[in-house]
Amino acid sequence: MSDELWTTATRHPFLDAVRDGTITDAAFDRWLCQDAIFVADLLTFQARLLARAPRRAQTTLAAGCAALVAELDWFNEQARRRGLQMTQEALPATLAYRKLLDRLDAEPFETAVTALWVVERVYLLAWTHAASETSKFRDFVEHWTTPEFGDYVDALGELAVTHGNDEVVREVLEHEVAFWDMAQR
Ligand code: MP5
Repeated sequence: MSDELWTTATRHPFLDAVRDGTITDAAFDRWLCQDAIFVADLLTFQARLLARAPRRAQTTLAAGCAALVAELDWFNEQARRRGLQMTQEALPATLAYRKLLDRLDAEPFETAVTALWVVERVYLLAWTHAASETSKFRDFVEHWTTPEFGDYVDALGELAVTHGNDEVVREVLEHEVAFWDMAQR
């Protein structure tokens, strides 16, 4: 299906620049602040999804919600280390992504969880691509490339139904590309 879009979303120039150490602090910090806003939005989306999840999906989604709460603490710690104030307004790409998450509430559970799988799989592949021996962003690479995170993505993959949900997969991938674009602008 959208192989090319998967590649664009997971091998974006932002990630090349993180890997090569050529990313500017301004671009990285813009991404960091916007991603913290996105993760807060993702938590509220995922909590709503958990509320209507079938029994078999509850363990994975509940663990994911708890992981997102811990991740928000982790973002605050990263921001503190980098001397950032996390008071930025959401930029247009972040707001547009929030709109998609809100819209998914009206979609069948299978469609919404498929979207969530894409959201998470992109980060696994993207940060794997951004890994390098000498990266000063090792904390970030490690965060999204742990075996536990890979297991979580696989568990979401078990719940995802790609057949018939091509459109939502494409939409999520487009939002991911726009998110990296926003950071590098
Ligand atoms: C994720 C993220 C991964 N943090 N930001 C974007 C724009 N897409 C996907 O989600 P998580 O919950 O941080 O693993």
